[in-house]
Amino acid sequence: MQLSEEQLLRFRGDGFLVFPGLFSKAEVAVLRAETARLASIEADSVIRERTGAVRSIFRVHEDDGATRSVAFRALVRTPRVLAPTRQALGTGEVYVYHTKINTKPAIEGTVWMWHQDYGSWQRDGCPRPDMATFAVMLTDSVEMNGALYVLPGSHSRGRIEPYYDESTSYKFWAVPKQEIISVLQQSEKPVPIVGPAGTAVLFHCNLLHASGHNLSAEDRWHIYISFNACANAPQFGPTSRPDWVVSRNTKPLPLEDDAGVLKAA
Ligand SMILES: O=C(O)CCC(=O)C(=O)O
Repeated sequence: MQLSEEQLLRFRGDGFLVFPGLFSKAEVAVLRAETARLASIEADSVIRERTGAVRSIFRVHEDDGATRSVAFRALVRTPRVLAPTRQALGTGEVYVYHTKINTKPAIEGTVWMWHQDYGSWQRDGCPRPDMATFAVMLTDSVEMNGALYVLPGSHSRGRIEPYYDESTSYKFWAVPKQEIISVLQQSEKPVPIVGPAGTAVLFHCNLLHASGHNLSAEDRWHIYISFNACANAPQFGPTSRPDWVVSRNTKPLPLEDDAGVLKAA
């Protein structure tokens, strides 16, 4: 799949692009069965809510490790995911920085505070914001089940110095309260990324985004595939975060079979 010139301009202006129904029901069924299997694994790369329910499953795209998955490995290599990401990042040489399935469980699934992904990734040592995330919804996404919200155009502000938020079971770098209030007051309305399972969104690493509690009776499952330009890989050292969140595999990712997910069933 190639982005049109108009889509590329929109990505540059808004910082995100939505692809309704990008993956079929059959593909979503394969990825959902895999998510259910992965959620039963105990490993460092499986993060739980304080209640014990699974919040996130990292590193599902490699062919080794506790949370490896043939289907998710295929997903990150499909032309539908990889080709637009290469175009958005302006290079044919990109690799997966990390993958993460956020399983936001019914009633228990909690907030992701407003943040920019590059808030963390610059601290990991990535020199430039040449990074983007391709997210695919594996369940229908509605506002009530804790949809992802993005703030259009906010990537143009550049990186905002974050604080370390410890309010959830996955501690990370978020935008300070006074700063985000002021940005929200000056901006157009945040956009919820809603739609049927199989819908996808590609967004820039400086785009402000967040999501709320899952107040519904069903789990909300999304996979986030974060990409980096190979030329932008960080230097690794003793203080680098673990491989499941900052991948050590920085080789350019090849385009593979667009039917790879179905073949993994
Ligand atoms: O799953 C969500 O609702 C948001 C996740 C997110 O923003 C992130 O993982 O960076």
